[in-house]
Amino acid sequence: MNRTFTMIKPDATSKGYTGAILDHIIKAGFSVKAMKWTKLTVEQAGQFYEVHKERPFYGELVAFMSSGPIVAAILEKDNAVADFRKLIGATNPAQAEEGTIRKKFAASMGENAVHGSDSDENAQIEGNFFFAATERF
Ligand code: 3AN
Repeated sequence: MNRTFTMIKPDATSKGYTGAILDHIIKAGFSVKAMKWTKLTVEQAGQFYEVHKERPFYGELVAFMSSGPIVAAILEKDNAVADFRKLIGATNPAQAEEGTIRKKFAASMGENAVHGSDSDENAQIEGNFFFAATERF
């Protein structure tokens, strides 16, 4: 079994999609190992997305990700990182395949409903950013 990390982003939580997205994730075979409803400060969002610091959309991304509540979660499944990336679809929802979470729930490249880790190493780092050892089971 492998683990990945996800966030349901502020666009999706504010539109009331949280339950539907979680249902989609669980029906695809992922089990929840940690979960919280929280809101990032500008500083925390900046730190989380530090790898994108030099990208032109960094300021917009940090402002958006700290604009409202999110759901953060650690998920477990065989091949979790790759399978979850497949489940969420392309970064740009216009290019996301039919049946993917972003195709169904995302509005744009910036406001794209969900985050999914891009490697096992980043899944570990991102999970540690949100959860203490006593919050994962
Ligand atoms: P993904 O989330 O699919 O791994 P990344 O890692 O390229 O995509 O980008 C991280 C986040 O940055 C995306 N989820 C999206 O919210 C935002 N982002 C990426 N590209 C753009 C862009 N061209 N304009 C605005 N926001 C973007």
